[in-house]
Amino acid sequence: MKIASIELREIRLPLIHFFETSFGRTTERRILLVRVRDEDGTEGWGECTAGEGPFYSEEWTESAWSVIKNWLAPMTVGREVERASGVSSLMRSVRGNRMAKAAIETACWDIEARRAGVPLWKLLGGVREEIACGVSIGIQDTPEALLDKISREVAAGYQRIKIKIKPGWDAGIVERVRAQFPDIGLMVDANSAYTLDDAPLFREMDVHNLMMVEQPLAYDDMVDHARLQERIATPVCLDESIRSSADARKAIEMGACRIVNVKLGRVGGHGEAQEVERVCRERNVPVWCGGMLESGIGRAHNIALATLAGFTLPGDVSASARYWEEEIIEPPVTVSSRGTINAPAAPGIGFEIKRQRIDALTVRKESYTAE
Ligand code: OSB
Ligand code: MG
Repeated sequence: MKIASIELREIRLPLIHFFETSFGRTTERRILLVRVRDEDGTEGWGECTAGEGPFYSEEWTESAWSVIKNWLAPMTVGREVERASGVSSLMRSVRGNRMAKAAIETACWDIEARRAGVPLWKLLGGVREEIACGVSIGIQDTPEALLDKISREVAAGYQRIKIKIKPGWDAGIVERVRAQFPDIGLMVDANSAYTLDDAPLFREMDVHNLMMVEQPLAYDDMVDHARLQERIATPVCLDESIRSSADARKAIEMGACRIVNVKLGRVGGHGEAQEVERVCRERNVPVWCGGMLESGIGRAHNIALATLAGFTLPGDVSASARYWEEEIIEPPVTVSSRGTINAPAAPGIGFEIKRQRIDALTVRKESYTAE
């Protein structure tokens, strides 16, 4: 395929309910969408999962826009690759900025799948037609509000509940949740809010039979995570710390985690995500697909990824209606009463793009075409 043009746009999408983590509260998403066109006019769509500020990682909406415009689009537009898996190497000289790269790379996978007339999940090597879903529930204003939300998600059928924790909203909250829901699959995500000095707090939480504790310590650390894992029974899962398959291998070898969260943006696209999955599967380390409050396009890519063999735990990919009044894809992503999402049968990401809806939400747009 030849990358004939890239269209970059920003849409604004208000969340139905604010989402709060240890690093802050989001009420409205600023999402970059990428549309890549090949020489035959086949289009593919990708989503940049950068946040509104440089808090989950260094990348944010503005940095991703700038890197795509100034560097990644000029490096890719007009270039020919045999497969979508070859797009990352065109962008190799740019360090980091993986979410910006993934927006382009994943769009090219959509093109390759559409050209081949197959659903993306099959092109990626997926092995299951439905994926297992959990939900990620942010920090709430009161414990009662959290318990109420959990009740509704459990009743909807989700297979596990993840709650965000931060200092002051942690062991006491987990204890209350467990008292009311003794049997649910439950886990916590700290988004790097603690240090190794907090090991006693995590030991205390061992009694609550959590499936895992996600990214308790620094975003760029593996050594202290290994020390913490030695001291607690609950499996550590790494999110922020794993930016590549090499990171996954090293983290597993040094005992920094027993479970890995895979996010397309954080690792730079489908090619690297496949490698992370392989590295973990070969070492019997379960993986699951994380979420970044994606619109339907990013969500569709996540669904495809989560069909790979190593994704044996329920992920954070859930129904569109939990996030948005109206989706930008058709149909919206829905979840069965068993807490599953069906992999689509249509070619590419397998959902229709609602162009008028996207146009109405667009606040800026630029196109890059080969001379
Ligand atoms: O750490 O997994 C995280 C959202 C934004 C940034 C980081 C994270 C999250 C989530 C939300 O947990 C998952 C989702 O519902 O998309
Ligand atoms: Mg996380």
